[in-house]
Amino acid sequence: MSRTLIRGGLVITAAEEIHADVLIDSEQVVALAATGSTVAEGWTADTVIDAMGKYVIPGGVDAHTHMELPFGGTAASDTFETGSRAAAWGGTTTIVDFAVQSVGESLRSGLDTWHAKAEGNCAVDYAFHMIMSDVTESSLKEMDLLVEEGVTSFKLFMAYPGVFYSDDGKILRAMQRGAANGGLIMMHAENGIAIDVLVEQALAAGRTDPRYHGEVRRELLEAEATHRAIKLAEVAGSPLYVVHVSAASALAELAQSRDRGLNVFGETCPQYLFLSTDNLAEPDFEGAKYVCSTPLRPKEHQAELWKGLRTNDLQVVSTDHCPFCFSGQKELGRGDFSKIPNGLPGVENRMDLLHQAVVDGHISRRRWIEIACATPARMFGLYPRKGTIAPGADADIVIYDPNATQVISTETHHMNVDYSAYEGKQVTGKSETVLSRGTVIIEQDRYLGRAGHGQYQTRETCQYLI
Ligand code: DUC
Ligand code: ZN
Ligand code: ZN
Repeated sequence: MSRTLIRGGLVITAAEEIHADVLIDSEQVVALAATGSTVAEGWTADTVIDAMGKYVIPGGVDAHTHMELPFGGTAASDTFETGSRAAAWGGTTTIVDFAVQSVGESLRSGLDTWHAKAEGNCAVDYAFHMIMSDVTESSLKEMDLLVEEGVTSFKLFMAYPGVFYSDDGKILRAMQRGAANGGLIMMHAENGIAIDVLVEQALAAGRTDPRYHGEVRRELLEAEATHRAIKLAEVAGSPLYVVHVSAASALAELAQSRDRGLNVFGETCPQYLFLSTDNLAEPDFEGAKYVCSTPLRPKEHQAELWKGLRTNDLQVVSTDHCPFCFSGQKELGRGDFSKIPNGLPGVENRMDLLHQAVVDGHISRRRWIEIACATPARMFGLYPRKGTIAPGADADIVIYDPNATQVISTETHHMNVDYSAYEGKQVTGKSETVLSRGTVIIEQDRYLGRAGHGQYQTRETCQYLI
């Protein structure tokens, strides 16, 4: 059993910031003590990491990724191997990906397929949510079994009719089941039936460019669906987690329901905080790089999302990492925006972009750790194993250099995708050393990890309810 000691850094968790040494035995943190204290001075270890002048933070928890997701006749370009390795480079040591139940399939069969994709391939630890595309008597019963075995959250779609879509009755049934078995319902809240009408009308009128993807997926239709999802959850007596919130008016629905004391939670993503419809409108089909759903919104929404993150009306920032190469994948939608596969890369960039938000004064350092590590871990039943640095927690730790500068670029990123959504953006801060369960997997710009180091994580039910 080897011992590792991280000396002299500023340990930042959601709760506090302290100059402390961190002692790791094998895969777990065993103790913290103030730097220079007699306790810390007495510690010995096989490996000592000097973190003087650096932050010592919990590894990031990205609760929304789609490695290898089949979508629109193609598949997300990151495999579990390439995507989880890119996550490690970016200081994220746990991903929660989405297993998919296709229509006509059991939850079990969908989950087995995703286990087979991930097992033995991940650089960092991973867990699964379950996408329910077919709410039936038997899949409702299966929810109970999945919750018992540690798949404790279920994503439903009010969008994508004919693929993932569930109607209100199906949604209500799944919520009722979740209320009874502890499963958390995650909602893609956009009125897909109405959006499909607008898509058809836009294409018929010759409006085929990527920017129309943003125009037909109207803000009102995100707000309406968010409102409806909240009411259905209230009727069912279940908590609700709304994924990838991009519209200020949808956020207002969440805020109102939270003011009423409901267990309603919201997630946003870096693309909604840093990008806008200006990107979708880039000429020469470049806008296709920014096609995702919910869509990017006009710049004015960003300030509202930042405010929501500060006031805890939004609790989590995940990536919705779902990369498609520009060449050969995004290009499927030349001449028809509705054929552009939906999704953006970002699993490698999230921790740095959010640190930039600290530098820019949008959020505090502790809030950075809270929204990127601690709360996603608590929301999805991984805390305190993940999301914090404390005795007994897994030693998923990042030595973060807050003064390093880097330019985000496809030239240097490790995601398996031929463009960066943040190309040329300079950010301050960089993961220097990354430990996953006590093993150094990134050190000074070298990858030391391996496919298969990452282990599947079973999860408790939501630990964030009020
Ligand atoms: N949104 C995306 O952008 N991609 C995949 C699925 C989704 O809901
Ligand atoms: Zn979605
Ligand atoms: Zn998603």
